[in-house]
Formats: sequence, C-alpha cells, structure tokens
Amino acid sequence: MASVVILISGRGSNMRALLEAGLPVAAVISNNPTAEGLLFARSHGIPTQAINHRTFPDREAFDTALAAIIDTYQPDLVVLAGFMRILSTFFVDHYQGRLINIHPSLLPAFPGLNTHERALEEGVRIHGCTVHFVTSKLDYGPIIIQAAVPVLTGDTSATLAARVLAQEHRIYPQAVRWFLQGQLALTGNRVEISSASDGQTVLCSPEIKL
Ligand code: NHR
Ligand code: GAR
Repeated sequence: MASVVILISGRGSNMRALLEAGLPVAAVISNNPTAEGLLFARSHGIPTQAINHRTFPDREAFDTALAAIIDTYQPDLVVLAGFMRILSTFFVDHYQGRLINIHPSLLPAFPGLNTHERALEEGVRIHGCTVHFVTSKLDYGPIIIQAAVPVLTGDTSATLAARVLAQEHRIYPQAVRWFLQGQLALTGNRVEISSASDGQTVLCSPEIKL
C-alpha cells in the first residue's frame, strides 16, 4: 500500500486537508514539538513524531536524524506542509523525485518567506500557491500544480493569506493523489501530468470588471 509521510512545523491545516481527503498518511512528523497539527493528527489515530531541531548541533545533524525517522515508515512520498526548516542537499537528494512542498506564492515569484506581505508591497494583482518537487534550490523545483487568486483592494497579508490558503487545501490533495496514482512524470525541470484535464490543473485569472 502506497504511503505518505507529512512534515509540519505549526498549524497543519494543509496536513488536515490531506487527511480529510483520505490519503494514505503513515505518519506526521514535526520539528516543533508544540505544533498544533500534531494534536489533530493524533486525534485521528495517525502516528506522530516530534524532532526538535534546536537540540541538534547543526542542520546536517538534524536532517540526518529526520531522514532516519522518515525512513522507518518507508514512504513513497514525503510531503512538506508548512514545514519551516530549509533542508540540506543530501536530504533533498535522498528523497529526489519523492519530496514535494506547497509554497504560498505563484512561483517563481516570491520564493522564501513572507510571501503575502511581499506580494502586497509589489502591488501584484494575482497571487496564489504552488505545489512543486523539492530540489536543493530553494522553492525552485519542478511545478506540479498552481492556483491563482485575485489581490483585492483593502487586502491585508491576513486576508490575502486566507484566500490563498483555501486554494492550498484544494490543490495539495490533488497533487498527492496524482503522485500516488503514478500520473506525474518528470522531464527535466517540467512535470507532465497524464490524464488530467487542463481545467483541473490551473485556476483561471480573476474576472475583469470595467
Ligand atoms: N528545502 C530545500 N532544500 N528546498 C526547498 O525548496 C525547500 C526546503 C525546505 C522547506 C519550504 C519553503 C517554503 O515553501 C521548503 C522548501 C522555510 C524557509 C526558511 O527560510 C524558506 C522556505 C521554505 C521553508 N526557513 C528558516 C531556516 O533557517 C527558518 C524560518 C523559521 O523557522 O520561521 O530554515 O516557503
Ligand atoms: C501555508 O500557507 C504554507 O503554504 C506555508 O505556510 C502555511 C502553513 O499552514 N508554507 C510556508 O510558508 C513554507 N515556508 P498550515 O500549517 O496550516 O498548513
């Protein structure tokens, strides 16, 4: 049976969307022992583990220990869902082609942190979220699926984040389902999706009212 390990750092609403979509989640692991998402996973009978990065001397030591825990579950796919630690190259290489992330912007715009604040500062009219394969170049791996939302007059980073998050909860389960069904093929830096209709893969731009 195919299985997924989810890595979280906090609230875990994307993890929750994946669980509620009925995907085969073997375990939820957090670098933050007080992540709220761990409570929800436990209450749903999903095995959880906390591994505090602060107790390790450096990134590599943490990543080595994290990989050892993940590998006990022998997952087909490792899913970053609001996971806030940058992963070292050896970790990314170890899970090459089976490690994905959801990022709260329309990549390649706004890689890194504070994406909603930066989108507002730049005055973009369309923002969104991206699910991508993780490579050692931060927030730059092959794109699987994106969803767009409008930026509205009066938006704050909180209202914009909420609009984007609703789309994250739609596209992440879809991306994981495609992966587990063997429908994703990597060709260079591009992902091909077999048997997906175009309408499923992207959201259209918001309507223009003149
Ligand atoms: N690791 C690699 N190698 N490549 C990616 O594309 C990754 C990754 C690890 C996490 C998620 C990413 C995001 O979607 C992700 C993608 C954390 C940071 C960060 O700066 C940046 C991007 C992402 C996640 N983290 C700080 C650090 O020092 C800590 C910040 C904090 O704890 O609040 O690791 O945005
Ligand atoms: C989500 O918006 C996710 O895209 C983003 O953090 C939020 C986590 O929410 N991820 C990153 O910014 C990664 N650096 P969640 O814990 O409720 O899923």
